[in-house]
Amino acid sequence: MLTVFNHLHTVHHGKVEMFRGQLVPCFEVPARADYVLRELQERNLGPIESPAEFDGSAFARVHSSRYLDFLANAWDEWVALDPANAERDAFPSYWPIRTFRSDVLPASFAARMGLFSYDAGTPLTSGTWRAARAGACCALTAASHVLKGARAAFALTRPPGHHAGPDFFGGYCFLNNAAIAAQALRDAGVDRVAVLDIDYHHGNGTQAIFYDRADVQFTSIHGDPHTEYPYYLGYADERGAGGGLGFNRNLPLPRGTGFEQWREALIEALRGIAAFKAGALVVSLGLDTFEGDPIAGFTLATPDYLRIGEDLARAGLPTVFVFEGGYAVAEVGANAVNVLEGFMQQA
Ligand code: OKP
Ligand code: ZN
Repeated sequence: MLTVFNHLHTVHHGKVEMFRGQLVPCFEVPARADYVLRELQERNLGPIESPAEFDGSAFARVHSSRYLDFLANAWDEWVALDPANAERDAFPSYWPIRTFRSDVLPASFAARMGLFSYDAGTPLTSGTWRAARAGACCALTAASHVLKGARAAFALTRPPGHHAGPDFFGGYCFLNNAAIAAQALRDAGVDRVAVLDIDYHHGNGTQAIFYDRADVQFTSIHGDPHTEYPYYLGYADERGAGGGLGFNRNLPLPRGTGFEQWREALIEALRGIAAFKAGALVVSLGLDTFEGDPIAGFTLATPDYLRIGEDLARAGLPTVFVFEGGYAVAEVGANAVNVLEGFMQQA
């Protein structure tokens, strides 16, 4: 399988994230992608290439222009507040919840930082915009290979993307790589695109982007948001809105779920994808369902990821894999590559 690797991913390296009242070292670290890259090379999974250059127009198909403008300038604005800020990551401290207005665009940087985010665990750094842009280009390049007839391609990038919505960042995500790829497939003429999110955390950003649409079906298997991040979305009764009703499917599972039960959800998800008659599949490939993950609660084991790849291949669809979460750094490479290898070995 061809991999499109984001060589610029390392320029996004947050120092700390807010967790239970403390700033703790980031879980979403550059080594994650490097472990996956090394495993791909060791197991000779296929060619590894750099992304093609795209202008921002494909990003603007899923993100609002005021959000993209904000991201593009956020670091400079942060440093302009105080030159000492160059040494620390930017965090939001105010949010326009519920009854607050969110149609206004305050001049204050701090106010806009909160307007465009939804948690305090996602540091924005000097390299965030550059890394995220190159990463979205990886997803677009992987999609273009699939459009040219490749059976599958893998966008290996960080920061991840599935929590980023039309106009918000959060959950370590800034640009929604999977959504950008799915929209690019649509724009190139694929009538129906399925997005399957198998990260431990609900893909609230992707859901938000496609919630009222019938041409992109979103399915997510994840930890029950009653107890798991992102808490406020990902429930089974979220089925889509308007013309998109019936094209959003959430399959939450309790913390502690093991592979056998998880796989039943996967088979159910694939049934729904088959019924949708998609022309292409985008997989948000999170590996934080792994038993050793430090911030998640399922108990999948390394060999299980081969089975997942085989099951995904049986959908018989041109497939774009997009790297999302997975924080057991030493194992994330074997787990990710197991999915891809299982996929390739399944005829
Ligand atoms: C991103 B992705 C740990 C608390 C969890 C947010 C988790 C984001 C996960 N400090 N914070 O879906 O893997
Ligand atoms: Zn996750």
